Amino acid sequence: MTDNSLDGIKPYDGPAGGWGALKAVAKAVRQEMGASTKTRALLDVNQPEGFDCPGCAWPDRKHTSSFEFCENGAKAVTWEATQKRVDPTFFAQHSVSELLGWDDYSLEKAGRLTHPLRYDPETDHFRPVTWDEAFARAGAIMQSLADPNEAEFYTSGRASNEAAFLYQLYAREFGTNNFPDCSNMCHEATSTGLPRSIGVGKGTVTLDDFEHADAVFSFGHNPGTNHPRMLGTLREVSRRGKPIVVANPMRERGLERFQDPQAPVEMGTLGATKIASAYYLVKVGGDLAMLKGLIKAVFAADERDLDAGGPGILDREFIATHTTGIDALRADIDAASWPDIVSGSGLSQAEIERMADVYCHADRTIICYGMGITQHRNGTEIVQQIANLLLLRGNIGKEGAGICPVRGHSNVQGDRTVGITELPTEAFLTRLDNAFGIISPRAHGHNAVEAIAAMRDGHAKAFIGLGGNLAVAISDPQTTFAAFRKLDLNVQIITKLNRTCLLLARETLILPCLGRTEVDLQESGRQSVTVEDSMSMVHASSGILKSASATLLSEPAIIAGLAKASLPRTTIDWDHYVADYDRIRDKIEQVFPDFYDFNARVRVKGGFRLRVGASLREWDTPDRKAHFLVADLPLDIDREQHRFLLTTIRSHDQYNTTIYGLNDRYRGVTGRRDVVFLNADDLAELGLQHGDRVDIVSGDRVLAGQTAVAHSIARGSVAAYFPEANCLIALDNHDRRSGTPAYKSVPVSLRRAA
Ligand SMILES: Nc1nc2c(c(=O)[nH]1)N[C@H]1C(S)=C(S)[C@@H](COP(=O)(O)OP(=O)(O)OC[C@H]3O[C@@H](n4cnc5c(=O)[nH]c(N)nc54)[C@H](O)[C@@H]3O)O[C@H]1N2
Ligand SMILES: Nc1nc2c(c(=O)[nH]1)N[C@H]1C(S)=C(S)[C@@H](COP(=O)(O)OP(=O)(O)OC[C@H]3O[C@@H](n4cnc5c(=O)[nH]c(N)nc54)[C@H](O)[C@@H]3O)O[C@H]1N2
Ligand SMILES: [Mo]
Repeated sequence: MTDNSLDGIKPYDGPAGGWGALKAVAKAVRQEMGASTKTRALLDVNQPEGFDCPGCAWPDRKHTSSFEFCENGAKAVTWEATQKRVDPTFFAQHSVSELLGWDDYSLEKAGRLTHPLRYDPETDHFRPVTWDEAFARAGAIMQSLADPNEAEFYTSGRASNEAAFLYQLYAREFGTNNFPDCSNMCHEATSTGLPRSIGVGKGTVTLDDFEHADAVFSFGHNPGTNHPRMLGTLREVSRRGKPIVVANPMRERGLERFQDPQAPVEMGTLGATKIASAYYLVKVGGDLAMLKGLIKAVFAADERDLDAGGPGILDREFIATHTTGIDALRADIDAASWPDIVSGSGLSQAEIERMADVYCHADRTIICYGMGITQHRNGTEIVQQIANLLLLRGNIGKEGAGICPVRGHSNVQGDRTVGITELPTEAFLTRLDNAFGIISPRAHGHNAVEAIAAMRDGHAKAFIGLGGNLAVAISDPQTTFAAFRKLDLNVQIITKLNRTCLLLARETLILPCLGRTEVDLQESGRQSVTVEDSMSMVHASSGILKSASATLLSEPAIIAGLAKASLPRTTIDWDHYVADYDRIRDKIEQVFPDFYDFNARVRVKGGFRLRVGASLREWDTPDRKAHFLVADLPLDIDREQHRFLLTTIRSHDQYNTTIYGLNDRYRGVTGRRDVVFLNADDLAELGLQHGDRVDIVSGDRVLAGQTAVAHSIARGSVAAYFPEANCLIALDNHDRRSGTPAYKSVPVSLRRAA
């Protein structure tokens, strides 16, 4: 072990939140915004008149109450409101070949894009073009495609409902349902799995339910980093004395202890609130086994209770009235043996029974989950087992209970609601066609993995990205980068430089847009947009800052420009919609009846909640019942001769592919990202020491020279940061049902670095 190798690795003893969070915000403000008056913007986040936080999709008493503090929300805002600019002078100085040598952190850190740009192959530089030229160039190639299905329309989850709705209209009038989107890499297992279970692919709880829950289970997510405002919600549950049970292969500080920066006493006394009442280190990829174990334990407890003359643990009336499939589930669970459950989950039978005991004693239970559940080859089935567990005790559609998929991007759920889907229903397409007098294509389109495969195989030739950084976000950069470079057209509607826009096609265009924090002025005046949070609340968002550059256009305006240039015979008056976003909302309402009185209701403080049938015990399934579903799969994910399963995670200083800084405070890492976390006993068995340099190997894929860090993580499990570790994940390693890349169960082995 060399001393140097341990630079920046030191266990973090404090709670989540607290003064560390305040310090981090002050630093982000200082670095990005300087002494600018814009810092006022931070106070307008999630306020009735302000903009929706571009951070995460966790709801708050927002738009109705006072400022809710969030370290990572503040980082997201300052990152967008930065004073740094990437302008034509920047591009004159740096060639694309040079920029490709920069890391992702440096690319984005350079600042906000200011002008539409076209790559000039003769000089190897991007050069500014007018908007008209940019649209015309893109339109010419779009028109030249032999088949509209040669185009891929990617969406990242920051796009507003209005932008996303116009975008899907453009693609469908163009003639394709190719809608790869960030949801395909995120909660797709939820969107695929839950409709069959409970008739809707969304969560069923609201914030109020947390005030009535008797127990909260938290599976596979890290709110201290990714949804910091959720810690406030969990803190209240804990302070009411209710159990919070965590299953996560890593000990995450935010799930252990939280010092609320808004609680003067806690801050003053350096006290903290305990979050998890029990913390179980399930092994990576072990959730299906754990959930089957939990269901098995509930059935057993039910039998014991009945034998003792009790009413049983199952909610028999609910099951009889509202569900089908209990017998098949019972048979499947009976067939799962405890030894298989124990080896598959890495938890003992006693541990699983203790978790089940909490569940059996709570009248009202909420289960929250995130990427640790969905990003597996069996993600869809794991989600469905969570629904099974809840249905057994009638924990869906009653106050204080329900399922809570914790969403990612701030409007990823809304984008799907307004039509960003590669699998549109006939009913939706009929309404869309009637509203606009178009004929949408009926054939289903590509998801994210399929889009990359189509580009790789030469079937897709044009890519338009409405936000995001797909080439870096998706698995297998070896395949993906080459696929982008084969394109005829790469159009990126973005706010900051990233690697995807540097992957040059025959024609490559960067179309910079306004961010959510900025004032959006159109013909009818200042516009607001709408977004939907994790709990199906829709509300308005209007930017307050001056735009980063006078040249920027809004996302709807850019979409309209591209549509007009690609569709010379369009039947839609695009400018009419861009002039006044109320008109877009009227159309959304016409296509989606759940948005009735949209413009009126969104002007009410706090917005409104979209109908979620399952929370009313109205099951929007073909037979109007909730379904117990069987996962007839092996309990141990196939490790293909590899000893470990690697999970890829976010640090505390990143937003997906956006790296804000090189620290991961709660995991004790400072100034570096080249680490792999593993259990000290596994390290010892490998003959390695904390701090040794190792290669992570998966088949013929290698991430070389990582620093081994002993960490509180389940045996057989290792963790490294995304996106660096994406090179270990093959494009076809994904959930068979939903297509979600298996980012969180990559079979790997470790060897000492040469
Ligand atoms: N600041 C910030 N906020 C964000 C984001 C961000 O990058 N930065 N990203 C946004 C987006 S798009 C999303 S989707 C969400 C993501 O939010 P999370 O769902 O919290 O995502 P991850 O960081 O990937 O964390 C996954 C957690 O799952 C655990 N885990 C890993 N593998 C397994 C497993 O096999 N089983 C179980 N049970 N647990 C496992 C990890 O230890 C980690 O604690 O956050 C959103 N909010
Ligand atoms: N290995 C591994 N890979 C993963 C994951 C994982 O856990 N592990 N998580 C996956 C998940 S959950 C997700 S959601 C995806 C994320 O995939 P994406 O959504 O594609 O990626 P982001 O990093 O969020 O996109 C960042 C870019 O968006 C642009 N941008 C920022 N704000 C705006 C805006 O307001 N408008 C527009 N038009 N552009 C904007 C900026 O230019 C920035 O470079 O990554 C996935 N990849
Ligand atoms: Mo996500």
